Amino acid sequence: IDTDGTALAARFPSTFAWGAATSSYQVEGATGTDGRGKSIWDAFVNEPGRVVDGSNGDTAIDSYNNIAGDVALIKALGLNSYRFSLSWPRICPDGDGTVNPKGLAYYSNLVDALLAEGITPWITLYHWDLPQTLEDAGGWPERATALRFAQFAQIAHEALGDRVKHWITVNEPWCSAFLGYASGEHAPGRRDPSASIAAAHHLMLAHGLAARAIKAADPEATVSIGLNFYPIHAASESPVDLDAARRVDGVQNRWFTEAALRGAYPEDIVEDFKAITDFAFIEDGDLETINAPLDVLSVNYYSRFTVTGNGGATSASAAPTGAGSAWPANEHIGFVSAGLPVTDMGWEIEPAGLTEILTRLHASYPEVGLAVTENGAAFPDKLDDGEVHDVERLEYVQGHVAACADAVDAGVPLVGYFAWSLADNFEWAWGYTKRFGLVYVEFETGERTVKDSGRWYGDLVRRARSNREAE
Ligand code: PNW
Repeated sequence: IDTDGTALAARFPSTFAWGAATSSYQVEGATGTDGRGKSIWDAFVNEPGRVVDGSNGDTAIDSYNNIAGDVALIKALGLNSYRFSLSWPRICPDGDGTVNPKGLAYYSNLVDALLAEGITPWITLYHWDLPQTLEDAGGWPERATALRFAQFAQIAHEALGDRVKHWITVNEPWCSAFLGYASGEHAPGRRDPSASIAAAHHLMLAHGLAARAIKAADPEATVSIGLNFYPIHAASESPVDLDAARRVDGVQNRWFTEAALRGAYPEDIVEDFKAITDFAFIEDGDLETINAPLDVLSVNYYSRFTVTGNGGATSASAAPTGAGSAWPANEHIGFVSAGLPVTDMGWEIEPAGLTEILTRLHASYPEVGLAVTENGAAFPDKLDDGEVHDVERLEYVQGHVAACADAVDAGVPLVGYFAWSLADNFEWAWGYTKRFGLVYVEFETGERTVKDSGRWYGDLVRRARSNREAE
């Protein structure tokens, strides 16, 4: 193995975006500062039993008060890109058109600080922090939420679009819809399978409306949607396992790509979902709206799933706090081990699955560019004399960057790779018990220490970027 990454770095195009990713609620803290409104996560974390360690994002890793420190860290790692998300209620405290200028100023300052160091910002508009006022009015199962999102997208783009050219509308609508409204392990913690399908539709409608608004305002903008993909393998060749694989692949992967890129939900899954919904929430023209021109498909990849039809598992990676099924109309499916090594989340490590998903997406949707916008692993790190020797994460990143190179070799138009995450942070229902960072954070003090994985990744990126300068 080429541990210094010289040969690996040379396999990527010169324009490649090398980055790391975060999201607002997971890193910002300052939830009561400068006029920020409340989001569904602020409410959810206060309900007993929702977060394993009883923690919340009130302080998180205090990125709201630490623009200079975070940007210095990204620069020290040598990255040329940074993906972060906007807190909707920080910008629109009530979820309507009333703007909080201080909220916008924070993101404007962050963008300026990044650009001053030559770091390209990639903005995610929605990474799960819905304004609580909109949840009070019904949340994502209501069509009005999608219309409010389009308004927010316009406000954000108007303020930042002169400097920001990369826009991801919605991050992982599968999680927001099915972990938020079916299994209840994420905010708002509802357990209503039929409503979760309406939620998924309105998240896609929100995407379509925002994508069109941004493109109309700036034809040069790169517009994207972030989806979490898993290659799905059947546990056996039995008809019931093969059917489970079709269903999981359909709900997890095809449901969203077919809507966004082909303007139609996959027929077989529509049939399955008819058991619990009449789809009355779909209006004429919605699928056309959702099928907005897309420049890049953002791929979040962590693991591969092996599924059975004799299951009953709640979700492949269920939080211990969630009890409902994240698989509406598919409660009979289950997830089994393929015998691979796992991360601290229990997620199986399979770098070849990333090459598999990238080549498949390119074969199905050859017209769209691809970016890996999240990839990473949780491990129980320890500070050891001021260093963190996270060899398992280092190997995880190495293996998955190599899997990206394999996809590039196979002709996949891959434009970037973003590690999840820049730094340890608030891992949703797992609180602060799972560390995904390239940078270690002492949560009590906020002190940051670059891990060995971060050092390795930074070296790789520096090599890739110097290859580019040598060209
Ligand atoms: C993604 N699941 O979340 C998110 O985009 C990040 O905010 C998060 O920190 C990261 O992956 C690591 O978890 C997911 O249960 C959460 O299948 C849960 C699932 C998938 C993705």
